[in-house]
Amino acid sequence: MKLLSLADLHLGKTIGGFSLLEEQADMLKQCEETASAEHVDAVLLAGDIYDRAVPPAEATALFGGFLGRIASMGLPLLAIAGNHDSPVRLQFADGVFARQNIYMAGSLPQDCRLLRLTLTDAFGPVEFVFLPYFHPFEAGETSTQAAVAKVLAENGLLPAPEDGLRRVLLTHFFVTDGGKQPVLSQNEETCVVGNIDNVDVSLFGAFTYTALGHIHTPQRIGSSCWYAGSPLRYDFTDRAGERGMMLVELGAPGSGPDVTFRAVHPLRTLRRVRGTFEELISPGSPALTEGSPDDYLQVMLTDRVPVLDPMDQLRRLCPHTVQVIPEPEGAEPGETGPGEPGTPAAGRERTPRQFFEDFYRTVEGGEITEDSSALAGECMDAALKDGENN
Ligand SMILES: [Mn+2]
Repeated sequence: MKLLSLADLHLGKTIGGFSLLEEQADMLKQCEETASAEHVDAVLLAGDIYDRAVPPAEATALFGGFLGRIASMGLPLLAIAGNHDSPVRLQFADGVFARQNIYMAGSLPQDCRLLRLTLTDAFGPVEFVFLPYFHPFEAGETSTQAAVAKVLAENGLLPAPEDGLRRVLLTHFFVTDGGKQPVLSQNEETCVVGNIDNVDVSLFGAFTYTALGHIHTPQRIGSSCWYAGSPLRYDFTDRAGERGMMLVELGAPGSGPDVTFRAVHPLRTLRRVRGTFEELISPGSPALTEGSPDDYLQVMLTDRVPVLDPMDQLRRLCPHTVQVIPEPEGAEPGETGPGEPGTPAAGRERTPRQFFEDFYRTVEGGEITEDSSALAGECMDAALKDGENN
């Protein structure tokens, strides 16, 4: 059985006021072409279909078109909600969709019985299990690890049943391998505070293949779990390398999955360029030579003296310049913009309390008092300890 495994589409995503809809439409077209050329038997979407709980109307229309074309190819489409999706909106009219072989699981069912679907190939049945993103308290737990373990156990999937049945899991969490973290973008690193949200890969032993969503860098976790990653770069701090989808082939029961990465060729990509203003507007500019001038650019301006309205001038050359960050030569990276998202070294080795102080500064526009900061620190320590004890 051959599967096209996708995750983290983030349809409706904007970057610095630019809509990525055109790139996303082109990306979906490439996915459809791959599904057709490779004669896959089903398409999997492992969450974060939309970028927001209430996506722009154009994004829902884009997804609607994709669903229609996959359905008209006669392919089942299996999808779960990620943390960015609205469970209720994603699961809308699921009974009707199921008649078209489109299966959407938005939330953890109240009785904890996960949606399951069986598809069959020459080697027999393959059971697909849908485990959408959910909060641990929905399963009466305080940590994600305990919550996921409980749900899998209640569904007879932990410990792994020894019935020899091939199973595929779709899920959307931060999955670690014995304490080893996945490869993260800088921005993702800043979101990982205290490891209270991670799930260990050892919980997924019942599955021949696990389609993971959440982390945007494509990679394998453990022996049979894969993050397909986002099919386009969505953040300037994303790791270098291609983005795309996974082609998964399941063989006879007992054999592992054969997983290959297929790149998506983006219409425009996100790039970071660095230099003085003069360098950046010269014919040899990295903005022009390291990719298309039409790309989305984050510009690190290294001039020691301020440049008057660099954005306006850069956009005449590169119309999709998103952001200009002053980074004067000689200054420590990150020194120039406290709390600036994605500046180098931000988020490295910082305490939860420091993150909170930044958060406070952003929301309140001023410094937090020493007393309040200490109180926040105590609360976080208590919460982290509580998480560890469970
Ligand atoms: Mn995501």
